[in-house]
Amino acid sequence: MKRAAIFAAAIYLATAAHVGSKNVFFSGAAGPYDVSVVVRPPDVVPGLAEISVRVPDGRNDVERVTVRPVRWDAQEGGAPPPDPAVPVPGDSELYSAELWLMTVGAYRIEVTVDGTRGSGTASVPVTSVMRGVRDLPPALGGLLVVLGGLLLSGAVAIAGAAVRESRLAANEGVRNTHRRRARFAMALASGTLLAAAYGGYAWWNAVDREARSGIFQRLSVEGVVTPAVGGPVLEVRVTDRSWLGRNWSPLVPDHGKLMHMFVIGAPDMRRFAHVHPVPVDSATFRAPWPDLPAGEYRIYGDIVHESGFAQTVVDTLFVLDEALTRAEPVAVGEGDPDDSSWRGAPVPLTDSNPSTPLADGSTLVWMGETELRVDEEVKLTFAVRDPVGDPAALEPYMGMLSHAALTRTDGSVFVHLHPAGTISMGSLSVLAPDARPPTQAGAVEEGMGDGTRDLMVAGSDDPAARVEFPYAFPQPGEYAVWVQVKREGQVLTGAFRVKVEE
Ligand SMILES: [Cu+2]
Repeated sequence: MKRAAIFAAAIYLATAAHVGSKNVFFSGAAGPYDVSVVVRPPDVVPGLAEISVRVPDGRNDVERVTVRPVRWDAQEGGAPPPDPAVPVPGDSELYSAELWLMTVGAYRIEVTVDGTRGSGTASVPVTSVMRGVRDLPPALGGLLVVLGGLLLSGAVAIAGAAVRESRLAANEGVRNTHRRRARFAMALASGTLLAAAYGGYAWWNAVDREARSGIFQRLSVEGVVTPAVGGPVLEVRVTDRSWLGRNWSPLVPDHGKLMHMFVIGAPDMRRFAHVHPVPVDSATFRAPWPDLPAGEYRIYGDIVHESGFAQTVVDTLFVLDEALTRAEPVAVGEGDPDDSSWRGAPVPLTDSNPSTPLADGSTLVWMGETELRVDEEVKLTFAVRDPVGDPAALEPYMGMLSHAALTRTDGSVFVHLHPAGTISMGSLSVLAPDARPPTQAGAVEEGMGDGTRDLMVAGSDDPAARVEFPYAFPQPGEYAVWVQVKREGQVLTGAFRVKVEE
């Protein structure tokens, strides 16, 4: 039991993009079909990834669903043929499949739906990493040692018997010379076999070491807030030696930024910012410190490598008063125009009608489930109402209708969500450059027409502007969820406190 707990802890610590949340949730379109896809990557590579594909309203016209893993560097024809996803009995919209991920690195999972409406493909980026090494159960180890001992002593006994008795003529007795020779042969056999066993032991350890060294370790960074001319500055330095070596490919922008950094006030969850540090040299990123007080902060920086591999770098900051007061306030217009910050108290879902006011007088309403369970797929749904109570018109914020960040209050889980799911848009643009942005899920890169139409829930009792994020909480406990939307050029943030039951 304890062993299992340790193993699980190791897995939570070593998850690539996002922190402590390895499953990939995608909501988008495969040609004419809406699909939502969940990829559960294996902990050990090579390993089997479990994939489930839901095609809502596809009951009558879907003929076939296939999935295929394509490695980031696969040449034309280099990927395996697609595997069929089989319908799940009892749920006519759900298909499931298992795929081998053979190596670590960035993959895209191609999900193809064929049916009477034609055929279409969605690409879901997945980062394949080693999250741990399975330990040998002690009982099995003990059994193998006993069996191995029996085998070796048997081999020694055979060698001895062969030398002692195999060349005796009929009726000839065993003499002392035979016994001496036999003892010598047995000693020789023991030495040889023990040397071979030691060789096996060394080989086993070498393989084990190699496997353990392949366990993913996120890039280590160090954040610091310092006073500077023009205002305090958040500096993020990559301290990982592998950064300057050849282990990582360069970064590519996601939503036009090389790093999306979330700054979360710990442990109170009452301070939050979304900033975009820019590189100032090969290992340092810098952004103006947002309008937040001194205190303890956790920082989470999402980055995407040229290979499509996405990861989140993590550090804890202690911001001192001196760092903030010694400098002048940041001049308006400095830093990235998409930077935003928030202070307040996350609203608990135990409120009868959980909602929170936004800075411009509009309201963010929690529309989805309020009773949340571990590993249960949910759509975190929010409505935005203008000050009068009507559905508010939203503008795209960095290409998406909304961004959400959620964290377990102890910091063991952090996820950056979009209506399209947990996937990194940067990875998607690298791995599937031709893929259409998932319009149904709220990306508005194709112009406001599509996006705003999808926002309205026509004919519903509650025609509020809504945003939805597919997700499943990986651990029980307390979480904070921040939702960001944009109205009339202003980024608005609202927050909820969520309890997830076992
Ligand atoms: Cu974002």
